[in-house]
Amino acid sequence: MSLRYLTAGETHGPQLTAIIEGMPSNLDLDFDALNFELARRQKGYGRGRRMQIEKDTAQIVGGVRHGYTTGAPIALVVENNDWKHWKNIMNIEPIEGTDEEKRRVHRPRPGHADLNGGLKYSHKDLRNVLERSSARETAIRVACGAVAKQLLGHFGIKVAGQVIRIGEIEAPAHNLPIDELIRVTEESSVRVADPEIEKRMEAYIDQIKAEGDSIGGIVECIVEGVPVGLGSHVQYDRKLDGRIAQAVMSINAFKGVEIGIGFEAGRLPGSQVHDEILYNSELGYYRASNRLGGFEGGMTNGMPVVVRGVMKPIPTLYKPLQSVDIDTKEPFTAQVERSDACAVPAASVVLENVVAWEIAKAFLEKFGGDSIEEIERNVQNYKKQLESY
Ligand code: EPS
Repeated sequence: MSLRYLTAGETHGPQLTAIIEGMPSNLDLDFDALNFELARRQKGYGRGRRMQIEKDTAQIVGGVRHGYTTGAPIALVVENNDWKHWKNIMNIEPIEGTDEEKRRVHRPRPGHADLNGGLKYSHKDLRNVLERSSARETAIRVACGAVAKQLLGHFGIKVAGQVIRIGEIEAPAHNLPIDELIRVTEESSVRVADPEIEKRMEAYIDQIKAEGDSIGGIVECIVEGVPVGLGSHVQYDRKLDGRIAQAVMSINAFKGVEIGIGFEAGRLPGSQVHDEILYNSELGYYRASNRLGGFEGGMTNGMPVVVRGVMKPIPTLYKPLQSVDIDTKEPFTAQVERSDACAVPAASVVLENVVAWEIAKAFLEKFGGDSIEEIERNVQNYKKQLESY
């Protein structure tokens, strides 16, 4: 059975919930590392007031005993502190009261799921759509990804993330060793390696916020230590780069994904795109460069996996755009909800955990076993196969 998870929960409901199925037994779970991942997602310059209310921690309510996974489904809960302010509005039972008390939403925000969801699910209260489509759901996806990251970490696979662009401000590439990249981006309010760029990005976000606007950007994830041969060329839905692309596009507000140099590959001649193959007895086969971001033929090639995603600006604007009231059909400026001016640094953490999940899933498909011990044996055997090739 392949690794999978489902999530449930609304942004202003009591909690977010996930069930992970297919994690092997005997993985030593570090609870602090799991919660650290959730805290990382909450940080970042440009976040709004909601993040001051929340202090995300994951409660594990199934599948773990005495610090180790048992092989049973892992059940995770992240509570919403903000729920206490929304108990009546989000009550699962019918409530007495006016529409105002229920905070009915009838003015859809351009760029959000509001109108499409209202039409599709036949809701006249668009809150029924926005509550679930909110990027709050990324908190529980990060919790799942954090478990996957720990599985990868057990096998020496490291995951890093960084912000590459916020609006007009681009962060130049630094090519730092992965541990250094993890350290310096962790210290940055906007998850960049360069303090000068950090200051410029902060000032830029301040300006955008003062204008009542929002801004998006580009984030990058790098995964090192991934063995050659995860994914497969033989079937469309086994191509791991394709699966990563789907997963990245499913992150709220993401509008594009690139592997390696991505869209640049359409501009350059082949000699400047493909990575030449080299060999030495210590490393085995490797590539002279990594423009293809660790993938050829839907399979990992042993080079670092490099994935970029672009996040559009958050649609909830203090300077609302033109929309149509679903009650009156009259033009109206869209309903203003509290929001973040920029959530790109947080999106970088989400990207890391979403990519980690897909790689962990492919890793278990390749080395599948019910326990960590069984997987370790399978990995060792594969290493021997590669060495003798
Ligand atoms: C979001 C709107 C804001 C964000 C939220 C995503 O929430 P609220 O409506 O409560 O102000 O803060 O992000 C989170 C809660 C989070 O944990 O990242 C939206 O509409 O997508």
